[in-house]
Amino acid sequence: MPNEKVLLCASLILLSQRALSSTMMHTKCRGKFYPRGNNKVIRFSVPDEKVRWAVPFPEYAPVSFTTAGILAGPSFADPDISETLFKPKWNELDGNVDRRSHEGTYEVVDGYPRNKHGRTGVMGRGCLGRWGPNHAADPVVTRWKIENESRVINPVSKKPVLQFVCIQRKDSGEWAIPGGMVDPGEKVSSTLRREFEEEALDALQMTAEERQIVGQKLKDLFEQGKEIYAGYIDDPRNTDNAWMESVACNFHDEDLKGILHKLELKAGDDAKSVKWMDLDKELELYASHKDIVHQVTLQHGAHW
Ligand code: RP5
Repeated sequence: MPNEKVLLCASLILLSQRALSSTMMHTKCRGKFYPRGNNKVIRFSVPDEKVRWAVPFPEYAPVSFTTAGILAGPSFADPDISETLFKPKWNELDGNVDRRSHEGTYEVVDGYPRNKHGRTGVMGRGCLGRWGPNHAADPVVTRWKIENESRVINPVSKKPVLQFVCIQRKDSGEWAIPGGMVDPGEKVSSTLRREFEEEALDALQMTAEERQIVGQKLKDLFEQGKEIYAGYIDDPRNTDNAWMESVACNFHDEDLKGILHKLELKAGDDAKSVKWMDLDKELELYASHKDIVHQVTLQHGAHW
């Protein structure tokens, strides 16, 4: 295929992902209970047709909730908006803290940033540290499923099966991409690699020497990442004033005998378990991670 056509296809895929992100109707952050509230924090029920702020909903009276842990003021969290010394630069890079959204400008109403994807039934920050966008990065590490040294073909779709490194979260027990928060001032490329090493390889328990050996092995793979998604995540922790956004990149090893077929996975940090998971539309994953891994299968022409 001529280069212009490849470029056109790539731009169309990227445009459709952005469109997907900005029109996404959030559902996982409209469950009955807000997480980490001991099932005592009940979200105000928001029907699909009342999610958008533009639709009048005069009876909307969400509870305000921010966990005690966040109110205690850990280093990764903002102060309360009522604190007079707190002067955030909304929609800007505010010192080391990135308050910009991947999805353009968000509104600030009565001093509070407003979730662009609409009502969630809870105000405040819940258990999220930042007002407005809380930035994460998600590494989707993939290989082909092999048996007898060849790729496994799904009998129904007739397409090869892709596998990705999937962790089980300690907080909710759900399976997820091994992503994590971008530290202030940290490059997303560093977060992607750090989170993968910490959660899927238990790098925090390695000696400096072991870490260096693993780092060397993964160097080539992590230098060839492809951005799959950048935008809002339908995370159960989202509120009307604080929400998750992420940049997801795919790191794929095409080699059927390559590094990803030799790597020893070991759950660490926020992960209680880790495994290679076959990609298939029946998968249930945390937040909107299923949409992200679906994009990866499309890019590789893999089974879904
Ligand atoms: C999700 O939460 C992101 O997509 C990312 O996977 C994760 C980051 O939060 P922690 O795992 O650090 O809690 O919204």
